[in-house]
Amino acid sequence: MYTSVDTLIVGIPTIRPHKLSVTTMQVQTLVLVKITTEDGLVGWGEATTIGGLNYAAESPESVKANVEHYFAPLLLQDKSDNVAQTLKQVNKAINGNRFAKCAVQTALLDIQAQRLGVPLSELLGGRLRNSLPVLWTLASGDTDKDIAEAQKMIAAKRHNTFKLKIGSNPWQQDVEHVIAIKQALGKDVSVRVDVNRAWSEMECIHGIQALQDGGIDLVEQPCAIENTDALRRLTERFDVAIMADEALTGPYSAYRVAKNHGAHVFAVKIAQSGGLLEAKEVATVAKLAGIDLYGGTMLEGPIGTIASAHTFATFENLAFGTELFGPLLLTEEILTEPLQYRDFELHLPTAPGLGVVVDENKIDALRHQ
Ligand code: MUC
Ligand code: MG
Repeated sequence: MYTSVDTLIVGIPTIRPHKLSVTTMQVQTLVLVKITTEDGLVGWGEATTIGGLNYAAESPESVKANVEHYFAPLLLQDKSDNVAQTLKQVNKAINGNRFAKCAVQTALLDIQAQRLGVPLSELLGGRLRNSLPVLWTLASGDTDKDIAEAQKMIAAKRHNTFKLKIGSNPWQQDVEHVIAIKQALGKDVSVRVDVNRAWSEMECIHGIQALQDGGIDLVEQPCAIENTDALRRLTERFDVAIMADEALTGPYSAYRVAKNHGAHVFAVKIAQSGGLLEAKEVATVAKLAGIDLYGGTMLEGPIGTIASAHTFATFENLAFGTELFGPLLLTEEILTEPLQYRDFELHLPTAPGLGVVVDENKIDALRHQ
């Protein structure tokens, strides 16, 4: 019933350099998976990461190779039209590869939702909201440019909450940069930081204390991925919300962190979770443990972003909003109609499946492989 599985690597320059502790991005490399069926349906999924292997354990090239060599043969020989069974088979046959699994699952659920004539969110339990608050990440590396960028976003009613990427400078210098931005934007604008695991526990203690005193609302993944004990100690120590991001690699890791209340907030990401269904499981684990939720991104383009939005729209509680701004960081549009960002929110489509139309001519012009 599945007749083809294609994996496309598409490079799109960013609107400005995007500086994280692990890399500086000038281009985002999208990995798109397109699955077609015998009866003419087409499903799309995305497995984009950040900076090749700088951020996570799967690269665009590994996703493409693994989808082509391992996932595609499984799907092409699958004669059932039972998506749950197909996904079970994929998970049984393939170890790890969460990003690739997420892209394949997204495309299969896109097809299934189109077949049933419902938006993808309906397959995930149903939509509790039609739009999601979206923050903007300031990551130019320059304090004055960041302040000007934030003020422009507020005036345009695009974003009123900001996340700053820090961790590539000595902590004192980074904290100074953050506090200067917070002071310029004022008390009504929420400012958060993402350290992307750059600090030792001692640097965390000093840095987070200064950030808390400076009115920062949230500190994301300050310490090493594996050091979940330190994350728990920081959660116990500080009132400012401590969020687990890279430490969450699917439902089991979420359970291990939640068991000890090792974070105040979880950044749920569909790719890191290994799929939309697994992201829902991460959210349920958080709910049961009294941990708040935030809708995260791997800086995906519009396909991964809207798949995330369908998932996050079903979460009961989304106390810290989302960061689903990935498409706005790109200089090229790959949908025939761009995603709808207005009044500080991303508005979900109502058409069946993902509810977006991919501009395949545009993708052909941009693709590397
Ligand atoms: C991350 O670690 O959260 C999300 C937003 C952004 O600017 O970078 C990503 C990755
Ligand atoms: Mg993060």
